[in-house]
Order: sequence, then structure tokens, then C-alpha cells
Amino acid sequence: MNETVVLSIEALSGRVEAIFRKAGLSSTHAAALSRVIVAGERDGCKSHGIYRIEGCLRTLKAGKVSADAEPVLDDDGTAVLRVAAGGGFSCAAFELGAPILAERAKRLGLAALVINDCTHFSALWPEVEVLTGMGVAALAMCPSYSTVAPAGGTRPLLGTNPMAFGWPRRGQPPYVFDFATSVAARGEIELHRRAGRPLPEGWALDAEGRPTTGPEAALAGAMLPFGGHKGSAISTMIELLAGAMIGDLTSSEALDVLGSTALAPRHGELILAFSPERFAAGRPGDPFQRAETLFEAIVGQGARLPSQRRFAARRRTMAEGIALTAAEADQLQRLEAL
Ligand code: NDP
Ligand code: PYC
Repeated sequence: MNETVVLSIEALSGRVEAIFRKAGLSSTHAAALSRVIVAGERDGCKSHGIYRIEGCLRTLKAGKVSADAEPVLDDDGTAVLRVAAGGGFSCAAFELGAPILAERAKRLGLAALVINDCTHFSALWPEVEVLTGMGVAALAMCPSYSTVAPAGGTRPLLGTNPMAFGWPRRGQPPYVFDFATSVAARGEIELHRRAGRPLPEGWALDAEGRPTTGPEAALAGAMLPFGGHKGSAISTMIELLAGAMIGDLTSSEALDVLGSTALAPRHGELILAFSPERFAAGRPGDPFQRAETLFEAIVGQGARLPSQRRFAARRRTMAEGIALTAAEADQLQRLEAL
């Protein structure tokens, strides 16, 4: 067994990318996947860090994701852009569409990027941060596969359906939140299982619909939406906007197609981008200054902004490197040896 190891961001990126290339992914996909997975480790978001490599490789081996699909942009000059991912991972499709989405939002005030037919395993904050870096506000969402019971129900129907929002700030990192619409991401349940830790109460039901704190029972049963009926409704909205509306799979349909929650799900994604300058034009006040007043008032009460923990983790790892536990370092070596 390895001791804890500390790797530079560049070293970890090279190793993750090499694992994906060796598994047969094209260089475009291998690099795009490595970027989001290493960003997860860099920012202390373990549920979407290197632990996800294994699931991506399993999905590839099962023939459920294309190793080399070239994403194709369909841009008719309107506010709705589409990228056909062609059954490949979503990350490269997003990278293709993002700059055009930002340009279109700046020109029209509001624009949407639809990604169709992609395999999606990643966190959404890397995407909204790319867009805030281009000067626009952004809202990203996607279904997943049925693992969450609607509030008042007992059986998996909705996905963990994440939603992320980003607002650009001058001279400092953006305001970003990104969360599952279940109480926690499914990745968190799996990490509890691996660590042999019970779940907090209120996260899940077992296969008989009874509350459980057992990760195994939760994985076999149903997760719960956050905030009861409110999270359930937001999750349903994501099924509608980023599933039915964009002509792609809902979480229930995605599970039917895949037949397993052990592989990464295939569905679509919707990303909206807004130009604050365009929306505020002709109205009093600078939207960015007014946002700062709001953020100061939040922090002034002793609350913290979302992503504050993540940005602190990023500063730390950029200075000191990424620390992998012995088990994580062993897992990386095992994946390299495949
Ligand atoms: P968390 O509950 O860990 O965090 C949610 C957000 O809340 C983060 O932006 C976090 O910021 C912020 N936050 C946490 N605590 C506080 C606090 N006390 N005050 C202010 N803000 C706070 O997220 P989840 O477990 O719900 O989701 C984790 C990830 O899983 C997400 O990145 C999501 O995209 C991903 N996911 C992806 C799916 C997919 O299908 N692709 C499905 C489901 C989830 P900070 O990071 O700084 O703590
Ligand atoms: O953590 O819930 C999750 C998840 C599902 C798909 C990708 N991440």
C-alpha cells in the first residue's frame, strides 16, 4: 500500500489523461475529461474527482459511450445553439459550444446551449466557471438517471439532477453554486459506502421505502430530494427543460436505456447564458456593483458564499499540490496498469 502522496496539478493531469488515452479515448476526450476530474481534486470536490475514472472506463468498456465522437455544432445564428455530442462524453461538447454561447449571450442578452446525446458524469461548476470567465452569467442543468424518489413517493424516478449558477465578479473569483437536487450527490453515498460510514438521516429510503442511513440500502433504494417538495419540483423542472424540452432523455428514460446505475448516464444538458450589461441597460445602477453590495451583506452577517470553500481548496492545492490518500494513490496506479 502507498503512503499519502502529493502530486502537482500538472502531474495528476498527465496521469489521468494517459489512463483515458490508454483506454482508447481520443486525445480531445481524454484531455477534456482529465480537465474536469483534476479540477474536482484541485478544488476538494471528491465526489467528482479521480473516483469517477473507474465509472468512465466501465462505461467505455460496456460500449455505452463513444471513444472518439467528434462533437458537432449546429448554429443557425439564433439564441439557441446545439451541439450534437454523438454519444461521446459531454465535456468536449461543452468546450466546443461555450465560446459561441458567451458571444451570442453578449450580442443578444440571452442565449442557450443545448447538448444532445452525451454521456455525463461531471460536476457542473467547471462549466459555469468557464462562462463567467468569458464575462457572462450562466445557469447549467441536466437530468441523470432515476435514483431519487419524488417528495412523498418511495421509488426512484427523478435523477440527482444538478444545477449550477455562476455570476462574474470583477477582480475576484465568480459567485458560483452547484448542487444536486437530491440531498446529496450519489457520488457522496458511494464515498460513504467505501469509507464504511453511515449516511446522515434524511438522505435516503431503502428498497421498501423506509428511511435508512445505510449506504448499501440507500443505493438499492431511493435517494431523497433536498428541501422536500421544493427540491422535488426543481428536479422535475430540470427533467422538463433539460430532458423533454431539448428532445433528450429524462432520468427515467436514461435508466431504461442504460439498464444500470453502475455506468455513467446518457442524456442531454441545457446551459443558459446571460449578459448582465444587456439586461441592465438603461436601468439605474451597475449590476456588478449591486451584486457586490449583496455579497458583502451576505458575508457581513457571518455567512459564507458558495464556492468559498472550493476556492480556498484551489488556492491551497495550487500552492502545495494535490494530496491523495494511500487508497486513492493505489487506485490510480491500478487504473494505470489496466
Ligand atoms: P454540496 O452539497 O457539496 O454543495 C453544494 C453547493 O453549496 C456548493 O456550491 C457549495 O460550495 C455550497 N455550499 C455548501 N455549504 C455551504 C454553506 N455553508 N454556505 C454556502 N454555500 C455552501 O453539493 P452536492 O453534493 O449536492 O453536489 C456535488 C456535485 O455533484 C456538484 O458539483 C454537482 O454538479 C455534481 N453532480 C453531478 C451530477 C451529474 O449528473 N453530472 C448529478 C448530481 C450531482 P463549496 O463547494 O464551496 O462548499
Ligand atoms: O453524483 O449524483 C451524482 C452523479 C450522477 C451522475 C454523475 N454524478
